[in-house]
Amino acid sequence: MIELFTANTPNGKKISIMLEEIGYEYRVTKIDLDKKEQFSEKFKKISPFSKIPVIIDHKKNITVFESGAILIYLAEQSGKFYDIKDRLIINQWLMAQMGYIGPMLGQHHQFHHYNPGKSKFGEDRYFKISKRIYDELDQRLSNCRFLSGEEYTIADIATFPWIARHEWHDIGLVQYKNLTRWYNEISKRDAVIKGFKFMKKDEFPPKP
Ligand SMILES: N[C@@H](CCC(=O)N[C@@H](CS)C(=O)NCC(=O)O)C(=O)O
Repeated sequence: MIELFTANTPNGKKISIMLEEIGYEYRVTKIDLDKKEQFSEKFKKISPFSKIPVIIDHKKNITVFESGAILIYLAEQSGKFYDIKDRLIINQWLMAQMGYIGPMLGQHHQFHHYNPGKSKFGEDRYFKISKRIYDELDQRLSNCRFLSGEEYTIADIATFPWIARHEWHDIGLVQYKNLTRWYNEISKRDAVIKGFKFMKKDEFPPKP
């Protein structure tokens, strides 16, 4: 049994989607970020940076923090979505999500969605970077079906919940034909639908 410590955010959804995709039994322990539960001494013991998501694999007594590391762990355990022959390319797209796509879109959420009007510089900077990310992903997806090639992998699972915030981005996902095609295809997967609404029964990936 896997215990998933999480909240209803893109980083949280990566792991619920993955757990649904590999069909593992799991239970969710909610960490209420508004109530600052991430800073409790108990949670800090398993999450040194006080961030969700974290998993405990109770069968093996293993704890993993950082969503990219969790995806790799679950992929290695299950033998799914991380084919050994494609690992170099999957790692690159996964690391790009972890180090660039997620953090930059996250800043865009902060300036554009949560705090508009507070910093023109911040709003302009992250809006421009986010558009650039849409362009770059669209370009990549003009050459292949999924981010790391023809197979759906943990790189797609990591990136999808961030693009699923497209309404907050105000960029106009539909204008990016290849990214929209990728987004629509992943949105239809049963495991993605289940993993997406793991905390809110009526929550679906928003249409482009
Ligand atoms: N690089 C981390 C980022 C995780 C992260 O930023 N989690 C946010 C929610 S999406 C969080 O826990 N924020 C609480 C805080 O920083 O206090 C990962 O991918 O796991």
